Amino acid sequence: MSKSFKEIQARHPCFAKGHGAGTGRIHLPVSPGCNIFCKFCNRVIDDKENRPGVTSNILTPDEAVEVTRRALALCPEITVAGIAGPGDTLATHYALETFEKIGKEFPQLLKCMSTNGLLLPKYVEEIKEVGVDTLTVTVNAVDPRIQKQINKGIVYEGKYWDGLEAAEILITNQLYGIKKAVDYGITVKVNTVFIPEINKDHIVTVAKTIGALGVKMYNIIPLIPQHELSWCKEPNCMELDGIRAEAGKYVDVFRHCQRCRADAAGILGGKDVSKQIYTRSLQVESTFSHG
Ligand code: CLF
Ligand code: SF4
Repeated sequence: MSKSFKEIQARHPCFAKGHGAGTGRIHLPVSPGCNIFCKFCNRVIDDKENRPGVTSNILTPDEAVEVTRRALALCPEITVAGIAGPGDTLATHYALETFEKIGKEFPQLLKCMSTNGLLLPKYVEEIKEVGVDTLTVTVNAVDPRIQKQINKGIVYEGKYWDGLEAAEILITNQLYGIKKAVDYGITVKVNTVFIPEINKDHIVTVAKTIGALGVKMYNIIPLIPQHELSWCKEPNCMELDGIRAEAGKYVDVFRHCQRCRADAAGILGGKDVSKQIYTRSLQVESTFSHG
């Protein structure tokens, strides 16, 4: 049965008003591949940087269960098991398998999934079936002309698409998938990477669109300038506050995002147990995750 938004707000640090009452999350990096090509996504191997998507160790679903057990022993405040990469959670089947196992072993944890949304219409029933409580979809634009400046292309139904066509497919699937997820009773959050040079004047339109679809929370994440968008600048606090205030007229805005790595573990902005539970020996391609 779907949990009420009130219950989720009390137990989920990324849906809470304020700092989330000291609750924590563990991210399980089980999803290696991606099916789209965001221009800001730097697929590098690194275990030093502290930014979204960067993770040094891909887990199997069984390993994810063991890691969760260790994390809960070290940090009983953890209330959420999240999967946010390092690739897309629907590009491979590992995330859904992991949630199934986590649900059986740790029924007390909220299950939180993050995706770029390309395959959401196809998998939303399965997402519901494995008991995902909260879903985040990263929507950087709802206008294909803007989206194509942020995303180079997609791999969809066995074919590579680029430009406007790719942007149209991605946006259509994201919005349709979000609508279906809301209809299924899943609590949905949308993330947008705020790129002042590209989507500054468009974010309010995104907020209006997703608010009308029944999205419960909106997270506007400042760009970390890198890869093909290294020419853009990171928005400053004033720009971020301004855009959050504007967007907040149409949907609740989350303001405490830590731009977590795909293998983050602990309390947001507090106790961090990731280094104790993840070994650093296996390094893989890393990406900007969706949080
Ligand atoms: Fe993780 Fe994301 Fe779930 Fe939270 S993070 S998958 S919704 S449990 Fe939270 Fe971290 Fe920001 Fe994400 S602070 S990057 S919004
Ligand atoms: Fe894929 Fe996420 Fe990187 Fe975009 S940011 S290319 S969705 S892994």
